[in-house]
Order: sequence, then C-alpha cells, then structure tokens
Amino acid sequence: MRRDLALAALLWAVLTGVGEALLVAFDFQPSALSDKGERIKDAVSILAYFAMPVLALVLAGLVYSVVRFRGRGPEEEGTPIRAGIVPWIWLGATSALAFTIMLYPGLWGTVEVAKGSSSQSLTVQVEGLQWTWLVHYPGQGLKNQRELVLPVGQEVTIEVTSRDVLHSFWVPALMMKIDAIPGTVNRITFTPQEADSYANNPLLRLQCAELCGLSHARMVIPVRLVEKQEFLNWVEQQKR
Ligand SMILES: [Cu+2]
Repeated sequence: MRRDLALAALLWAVLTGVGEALLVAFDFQPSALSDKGERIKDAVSILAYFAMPVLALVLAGLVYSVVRFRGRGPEEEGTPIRAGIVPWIWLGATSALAFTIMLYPGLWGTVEVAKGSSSQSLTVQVEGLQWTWLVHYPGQGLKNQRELVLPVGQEVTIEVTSRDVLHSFWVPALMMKIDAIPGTVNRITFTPQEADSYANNPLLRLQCAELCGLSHARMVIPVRLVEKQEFLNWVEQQKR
C-alpha cells in the first residue's frame, strides 16, 4: 500500500512537471492586442497553471489504479479502507487554491479590467444595426466610418449602442466585448498595444457576438491599430 502510494505520487509529480512544461513552452492563446486583453490572457494562464496539478492527480490516480489493480479473474471484495486524514488535506488544499483564484485573478483582475476612462481617453462611438457597424469620432468630426481605426498607446473609450435590436461589440484580438443595446450606451475602455490590421490578422475585426437575425454572421467590419501620427493622417484624409 505504501509502495502504491509512493508510485502514484511519483506519477503525479512527473505528469505535473510535463504538463506545466507544456503550458510554458506552448502559448495556447492568441496574442492580446490591448492592455486589458493582456490581463485576461494572464488570468487564463494562471488558471491553467493551477489546474494542471489537479488534472495530473486525477490522471495519476486513475491510470495507476487501472494498471496496478486490474481484475485478474474472480476475487473477493477487499475490506474497506478508512480514509483518515487524506480527505482533509484534499479539502484544505483545494479550498486554498479556489480562494486564491477568487482573489486573483478573480476579484483583483475584474477590478483592473472594469476600470473606466480617464480624461486622456479618445472617445469613439460604435453603433450596431442590422447588419453592420457604424463608427463615429465625435472629437474629430468624423461620422459613419465603416472601419474601426484606433491609435496605438492611446487610451480609447468605445461608447457602444444599437439602432434596432440587441448586438454585441466584439474584437477577438483585443479580447474586448460588450453588449450593444438600443436606447443605452455601454462604455468599454482600453489601450491598443501594437499596430496591426484585419488584412494581416483575421482576429482584428469588429464582429457582432449576439445573434441578431439572418446576416448576423456577416456583421463584421475591419479593425486597424495604427501609430498616433498615422491616425491623425487618416482622420485628415477622411475629412476631405
Ligand atoms: Cu449579430
């Protein structure tokens, strides 16, 4: 019994090591192009690191039991084993893990991601309608753009609303999403991190994420993240 426990524990340690190494070696998430997207990505990574030993423990127990205690012909049931202290250790360890995750990334991360706009924010209005998006830049005097262009390194606040039914503002590459509701303005604030465009990165698109009718899936416009000077040039161009 001692030996079985030791072998299963060894298997657990090896599986945990391999699993954590794989998580470090392979970035399984797409890159986040906004500051808050980075926080969300971090949160998913932390959850994965915490979950790996739990997955490894279940796998180790399962695989070891299946191989070692395989039935080999008719046998009598053994005497039940008293669990002793093990369930209490299990309860304590998993509670500690769960509590840590609730605090960070749970509570702390949510506060960071929900942070509102500062006075430096560039305001952009995005309006959903069946089945496209219109982008307005009130500070720049630009209206009805069919492309979401944002300056890199500049905090932006997107004011999202809808003209008809429920839509949802979603840019996968920014990892930002918020409902577009008729008669209501929802705000989302973030800072784009690096220049890129839909032509190069298909995740850089403004996609409707709320089933809104027949052409919902085609309710997409391109997103472009550009350097500040290029943004100013683009604004001048659009005004002409
Ligand atoms: Cu839709």
